[in-house]
Amino acid sequence: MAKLFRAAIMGPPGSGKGTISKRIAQSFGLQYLSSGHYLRESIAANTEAGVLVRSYVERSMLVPDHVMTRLMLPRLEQLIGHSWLLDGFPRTLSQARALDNLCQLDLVISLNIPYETLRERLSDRWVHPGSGRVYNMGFNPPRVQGKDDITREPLIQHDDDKPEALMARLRHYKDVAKPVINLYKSQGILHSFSGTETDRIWPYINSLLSTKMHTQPSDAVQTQTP
Ligand code: G5P
Ligand code: MG
Repeated sequence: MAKLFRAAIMGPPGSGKGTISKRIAQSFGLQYLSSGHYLRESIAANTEAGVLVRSYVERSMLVPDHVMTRLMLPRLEQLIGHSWLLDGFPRTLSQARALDNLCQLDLVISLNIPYETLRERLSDRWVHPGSGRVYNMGFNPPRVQGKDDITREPLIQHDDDKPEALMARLRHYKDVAKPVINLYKSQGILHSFSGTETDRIWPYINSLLSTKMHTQPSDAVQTQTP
C-alpha cells in the first residue's frame, strides 16, 4: 500500500496556495482541503457560526483559532487512511499545535512572493461565489468576461481583495506566520519557494513532491529551493 502523505501549503494572501494546491491534488491524487473554501461555505449556509465567520472575513481578520480548529480538524479525522493537502490551515501557532496533536505533517510548503506581485494579482482576482472558483483577469481569465465558465453566473470581487484590506492582511500574515514557519523549520519539514510566477515555482514543487512521496523518511533527500 502507498505510504500516507500529509502536507500543508502556507503563504500570504494571493501567493498562489489555491492554484498550486489544485495542481498538487491533480498530479498526486491528494485530498485537498482549503480553509478559505470551508469558511465561505459556512458563510453561504448562513448558520450562527457562518454569521460569526462572516464578521471576521469581511474585515480581513483571522477567524478565531477555536472556530478554525472546529471547522478543520473533524474533516481531517474523517480522512484517516487518506493522503491530503491543507491550504490555508494552520495559520497560527495555536492552530499548528492543535493539528500536531491530531497528526504529524510530512511536509510544509511555504511560498515567498514579493508584495508588489501580490498586490497586482489580488486586485485582478474574481471569484464565482457559489463554487469558490477563482479567476485572474490576466493569468486565468474566464472564457466569457465576468461570467463563471461552468454556470455562467456573474463573478464578484471579495471585499478582502480590495487594496485597503490587502495591506493590513499582508502585514498581519507575516507576524502570525513567523512562529508557525519556525516550528516547521525546527521539525525539518519546511520547504520555502520564492518567485513571482507560479508557473516557474511549480516544477520545483512538483519535483519535491515526486521525491518525497516515493521515498521513505529514512532515505529522504535534501531538496534545493529556487
Ligand atoms: P483564504 O481563502 O485562504 P488567502 O487570503 O489566504 O485566502 P487567497 O486569496 O485564497 O489567500 P491564494 O490561495 O494564496 O490566495 O492564491 P490563489 O488564489 O492561488 O492566487 C491568487 C490570484 O493570483 C488568483 O487569481 C490566481 O489565478 C492568480 N495567480 C496565481 N499564480 C499567478 C501567477 O503566476 N501570475 C499571475 N499573474 N497570477 C497568478 O482565506 C480568506 C480569509 O479567511 C480567513 C481569513 O479571514 C482570510 O482572510 N481564514 C482564516 N482565519 C484564521 N485561520 C485560518 N487558518 C484561516 N484561513 C482562512
Ligand atoms: Mg486560496
